[in-house]
Amino acid sequence: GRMRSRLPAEPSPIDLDPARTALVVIDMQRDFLEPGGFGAALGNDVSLLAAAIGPCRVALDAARAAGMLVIHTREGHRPDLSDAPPAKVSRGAPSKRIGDPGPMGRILVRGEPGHDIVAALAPIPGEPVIDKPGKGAFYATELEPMLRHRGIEALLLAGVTTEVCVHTTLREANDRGFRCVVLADACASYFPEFHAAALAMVSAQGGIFGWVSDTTRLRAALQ
Ligand code: TIU
Repeated sequence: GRMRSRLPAEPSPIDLDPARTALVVIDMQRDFLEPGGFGAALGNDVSLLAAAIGPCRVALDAARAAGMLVIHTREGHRPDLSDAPPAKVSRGAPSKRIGDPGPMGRILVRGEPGHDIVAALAPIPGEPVIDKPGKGAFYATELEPMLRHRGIEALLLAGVTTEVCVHTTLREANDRGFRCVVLADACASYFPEFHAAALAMVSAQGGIFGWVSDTTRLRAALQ
C-alpha cells in the first residue's frame, strides 16, 4: 500500500494512513451467524448475517496486504457469568438464555464452540482478539490502550450487528477521538431497515459519527 490512501466515502472522502489505521472486525461469531446460538435464541433469522462474511473477508485481505493492524472482537461472558449483568441475562423471553446449553455449547459463553469466530474469518497469528462483555468494544476491555500504544487514529469497522455492536463501538470510538469508517457491505443486521438507518445516521449531519464506505472502494484505495 501507499503511505496514505484516499478512501471514497460518505459524506466525503477520507485520507487514511495504513500505519495509523486499524480494521476492527466485530463479533463475527457462530453465536450470531449460525442456528442454535444467541442470535437465534433471541428469535432472529440468522441467515441475514451471512451477507457480511464475504465482504469481511475482502476487508481482512486488503488490510492484511496493506500491513494494517487487524483486531477481532467477540461478545461473551465468563463461564460463571460473573461479568454478565443480571439485567442482560434476564431480559426478554429468549428460547435460551445466556449460559444455557445449546447445540454450540453454552449460549454466549467464552470457550464454547458458539463463541468462536466463523471459520472463514479466523484471526491469524499476530491479530489481537478482544473479548468483551458488552455491546461496545471499548467497555471493560483493553482495546483503547492497544490502539493508543500503536498510534492508531482511524478505525475501519466491520461485523455484526450494524445497529447494536458496530454502532455502540463506533460511538465509543468517535467520542475517544478516533476517525471511524463503517464498511457498509461488511456489516449486517437481523433487521435490514435498522442496518440502513444505522448507516444513514453515521454520515448524516456532515458525518456526525464518521464515514461510510464499502469493501469495493477500500480494496481499490489500498491497492
Ligand atoms: N442482538 C443483536 O443484534 N446483537 C447483539 O446482541 N450483539 C452484537 O451485535 N454483536
